[in-house]
Amino acid sequence: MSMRDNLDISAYLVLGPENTLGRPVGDVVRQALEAGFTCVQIRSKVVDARDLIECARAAADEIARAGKQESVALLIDDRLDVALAARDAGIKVDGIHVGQSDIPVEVCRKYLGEDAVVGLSARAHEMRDYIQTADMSQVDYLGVGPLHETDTKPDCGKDIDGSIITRSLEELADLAAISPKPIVVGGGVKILDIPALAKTGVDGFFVVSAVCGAQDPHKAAKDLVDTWEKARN
Ligand code: TZP
Ligand code: MG
Repeated sequence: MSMRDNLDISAYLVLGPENTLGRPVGDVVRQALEAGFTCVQIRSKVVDARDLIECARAAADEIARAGKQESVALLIDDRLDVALAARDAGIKVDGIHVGQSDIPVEVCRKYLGEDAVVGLSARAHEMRDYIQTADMSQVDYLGVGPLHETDTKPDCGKDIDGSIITRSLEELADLAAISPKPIVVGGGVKILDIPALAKTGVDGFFVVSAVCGAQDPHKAAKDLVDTWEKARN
């Protein structure tokens, strides 16, 4: 079975070396996996391709060590070149996450193959139109945000006038109801957001700082996962 069929975006960690307070990316990934995180994305806007490949290797090693190669997807943000180079180096990279100004989904699919996971963030204010009009057959899930303004990605949700548009819970419930693909929501997500977010019907949450910036990433990750699961059941 391919990772596309197994995809679980319910507790989704996004990270790069700039997010971990100096701790190795692999260490934070291990703690998140132990806590029950279900998906990992390597994302960095500051390090070069070689370092991104090494981050992917560290994350893949931890996923393998946890015995979760068939259940936890490892994705790369934005960089199709890095995803391909990592695979070429024997690293199990399951797919990619792109935005609407990045490499087109069809091109990612062409180079990564039919079994690859391809995630897409649509520009926030266009998401509803996008869901209703675009051909989403090549996309496996949608990233939506921000729930709150966030220093991790300061331009997320920025409108033409420079103001930040955040997503309301009502809007998220609406998107969850109309979307043919699973939706993961992030941007400033903290533990206190989780119960209400889970009730909107979206499929998961993604976080950078709530885990990577925590004193104790394992505890922070476990609290997030437990709270999500409790709110869902
Ligand atoms: N995409 C939309 S917001 C964001 C990304 C990668 C950053 C989320 O980081 P944080 O620290 O969880 O707010
Ligand atoms: Mg991008």
